[in-house]
Amino acid sequence: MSDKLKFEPNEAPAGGWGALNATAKVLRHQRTMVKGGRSLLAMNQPDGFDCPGCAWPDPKHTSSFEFCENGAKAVAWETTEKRVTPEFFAKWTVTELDQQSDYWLEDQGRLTDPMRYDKATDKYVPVSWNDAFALIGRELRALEDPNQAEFYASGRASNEAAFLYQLFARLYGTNNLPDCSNMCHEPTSVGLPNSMGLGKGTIVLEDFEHTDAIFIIGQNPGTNSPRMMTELHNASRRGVPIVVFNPLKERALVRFANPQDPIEMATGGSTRIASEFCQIKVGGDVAALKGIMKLVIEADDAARASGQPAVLDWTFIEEHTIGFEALAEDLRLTKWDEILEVSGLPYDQLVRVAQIYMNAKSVIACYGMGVTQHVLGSDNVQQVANLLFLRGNIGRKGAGINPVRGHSNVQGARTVGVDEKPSKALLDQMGRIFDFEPPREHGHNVVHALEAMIEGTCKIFIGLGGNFVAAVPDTPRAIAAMRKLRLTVAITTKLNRGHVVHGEEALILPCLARSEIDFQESGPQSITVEDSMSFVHASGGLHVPASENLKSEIAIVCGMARATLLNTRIDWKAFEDDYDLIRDRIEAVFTNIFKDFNTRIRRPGGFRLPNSATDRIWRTPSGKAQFNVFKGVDENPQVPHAEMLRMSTVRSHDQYNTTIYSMDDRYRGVYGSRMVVFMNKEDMAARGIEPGGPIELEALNNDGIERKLRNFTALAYDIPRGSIASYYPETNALIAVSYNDQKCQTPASKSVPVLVRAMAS
Ligand SMILES: Nc1nc2c(c(=O)[nH]1)N[C@H]1C(S)=C(S)[C@@H](COP(=O)(O)OP(=O)(O)OC[C@H]3O[C@@H](n4cnc5c(=O)[nH]c(N)nc54)[C@H](O)[C@@H]3O)O[C@H]1N2
Ligand SMILES: Nc1nc2c(c(=O)[nH]1)N[C@H]1C(S)=C(S)[C@@H](COP(=O)(O)OP(=O)(O)OC[C@H]3O[C@@H](n4cnc5c(=O)[nH]c(N)nc54)[C@H](O)[C@@H]3O)O[C@H]1N2
Ligand SMILES: [Mo]
Repeated sequence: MSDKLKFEPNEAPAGGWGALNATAKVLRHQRTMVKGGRSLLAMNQPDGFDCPGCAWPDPKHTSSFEFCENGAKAVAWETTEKRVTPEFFAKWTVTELDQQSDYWLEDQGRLTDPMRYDKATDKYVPVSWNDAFALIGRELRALEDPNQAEFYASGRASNEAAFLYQLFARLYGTNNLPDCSNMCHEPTSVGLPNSMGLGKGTIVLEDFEHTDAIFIIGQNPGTNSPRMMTELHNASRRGVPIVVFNPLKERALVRFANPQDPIEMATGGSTRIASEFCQIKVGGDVAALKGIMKLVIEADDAARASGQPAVLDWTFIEEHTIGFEALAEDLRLTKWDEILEVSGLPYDQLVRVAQIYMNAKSVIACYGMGVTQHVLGSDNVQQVANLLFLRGNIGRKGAGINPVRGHSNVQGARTVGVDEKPSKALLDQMGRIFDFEPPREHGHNVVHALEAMIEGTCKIFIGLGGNFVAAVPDTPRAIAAMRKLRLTVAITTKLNRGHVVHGEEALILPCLARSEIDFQESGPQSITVEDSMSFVHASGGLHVPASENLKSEIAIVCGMARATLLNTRIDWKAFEDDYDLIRDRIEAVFTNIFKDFNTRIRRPGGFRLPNSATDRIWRTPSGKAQFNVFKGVDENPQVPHAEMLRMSTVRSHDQYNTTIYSMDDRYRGVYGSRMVVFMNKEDMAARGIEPGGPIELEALNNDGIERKLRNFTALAYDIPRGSIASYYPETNALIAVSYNDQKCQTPASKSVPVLVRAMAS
């Protein structure tokens, strides 16, 4: 075991004083005690700013401060007093910066000035905003084909910035709008429309108060959407059964002490969360869901045969769905030995879970990356919908589907048009409102963009937020591909890998963060965001910006557009001066859903976008909700190798995607290093690996490219045999670009086939 690494599994509940202590520590580390503290009080309040941490909605009827450890970390890292100035860049060559860790890069603080890469000195040097925009305009205009440019977006950008960004890309002539949701909830956007005519969740926060059972599948709310714990804590207190499917016994899903609860805080008490913890094998969810549905259908057969009340909601099935017969037939034929083998769950447990499902009048099913990031991720998502349809658990109080989104505005960016596969209707409307002929050919998603870079057909990469090169699969190939580009542009707040891995020409364009005052010609501006439950609300910053030389994302997009589209009739300057004008245009394009946008956004709490499935309106070709049959029980192709293990790449408690807050993962008991692999003891023994011993990982792919990582440490952990877990992005090098969801190319980061070997220590 490396000197720095400590492994001390603990059984303590999540949350509680540990969470408060961790918050104080991060505020101190970022030297933002006062400002960070003040920010926390203004976060998610009607007149404050939206937490940049996650997309979980805010309770409507509280005005009190809702504590969230990881929201606090996100804000502390944004409001940090540390700065990355031109003097900083003068000290370091880019080659030297590239030697530093991801943690170190982001920890240097906020970017203060626009910078341009200078080949002669291998350093970033200051550049004026105008020169930076002019360079982008020149380079974009010089491309033979607009499809040689990629316009990437990460889900932090506001609706207004995202809307203008996609407009800019399409006016320029491409639909190449890869975005972070291509690596995240794309299987939701692709799978659910087929099931229910809408690619979003159907519940609102209040549904948790009326539900009778909650399923949490492949999601780690204690770390990734901590405010959801308030709902789970309250539900558990009400005696609501909570069923969890997760290969790892995540602490917060076992027991949680709510920092909001004075009694628990004073007495050191805590509340159990999962009433049934299904420690499933990686990639076993379809098998488990099919097993549960099989039991429910059999129970209905039996009940009806003996004259008992039906178990299924036949009124719902007959009135609202199609495809039930095919589903039932497939489930009847699905064999128990396969279900049990692939899920790794005992039969008795599946019987108990089916019972919980059948006893509950209303059920909410929440899911995250453990469901989406598989080769058949989109199909996996549809099985969650199937389960809910069986008893009419959609579009009624206390029931529904809840895909828990990642980035705080990833859902909104999609709603306002960041979509590489735009519908004809969207393009027609965009063309009509802005008087141009949009490109019709579908553009690149993240995997297609990466492939184009690797092949050399892509020349320019622009990133509106995010950290593409670190977030995508196949790290070494992604890095090499990025370096071949003609121009890379990073519109960001903090230094990251995407700045030190760059094209021949490179720009860093630093932008305002959400917690900062955005002052334009017409006065202070607010932006809008959409949360996981389709609520759109305004967000306005309160801090003095990190530097006088920052621009808002909107101003940057307008600057790039003006410098690129020389004949444009669009008044980009007017948009930049007054964001109300952008919202008017969003309303003009999306007439129905954003009606009276500027008026409604000024109401505290904003408004909810129409959600057809909540109203039991099914915008599918048949006009009905669709049961989708999943053939077999394998979410991932079989790999013919007896030694193969399925590796799931997950987040630690101290990271925000590629932003690493520290080397610790308190809830899993790992301190000081992230180069670890969680393994079952018996899998270790079978390979002659000592606990804490050094290991080598090798990906099993069929593209002939060797992908290996060495010097990781094996930790003996409570995880099913055959499954292992490691951290993202450290193990992204093992994921082939081509290893992804067949329907939407979301990298299958939760089911990577690998071999693990002991190394000589
Ligand atoms: N603090 C913090 N908050 C975040 C983020 C962050 O990095 N840090 N990221 C944001 C983003 S962009 C997103 S998308 C969300 C991500 O939030 P989550 O969806 O919670 O993401 P992960 O941590 O990747 O993994 C989720 C869980 O799936 C489990 N799992 C792994 N494989 C499987 C499987 O095959 N089946 C099942 N049932 N479970 C499995 C893992 O053990 C883990 O507990 O969080 C958002 N919020
Ligand atoms: N193996 C593996 N890979 C994964 C995943 C996984 O679970 N496993 N998860 C995938 C998922 S779900 C996602 S969403 C992607 C994440 O992919 P990205 O969204 O591309 O990555 P982030 O790490 O969230 O981006 C961090 C950077 O955003 C910039 N930033 C922060 N705030 C702002 C802001 O307000 N404005 C702007 N313009 N920039 C800002 C900062 O400079 C910071 O360095 O990664 C994916 N990759
Ligand atoms: Mo995400």
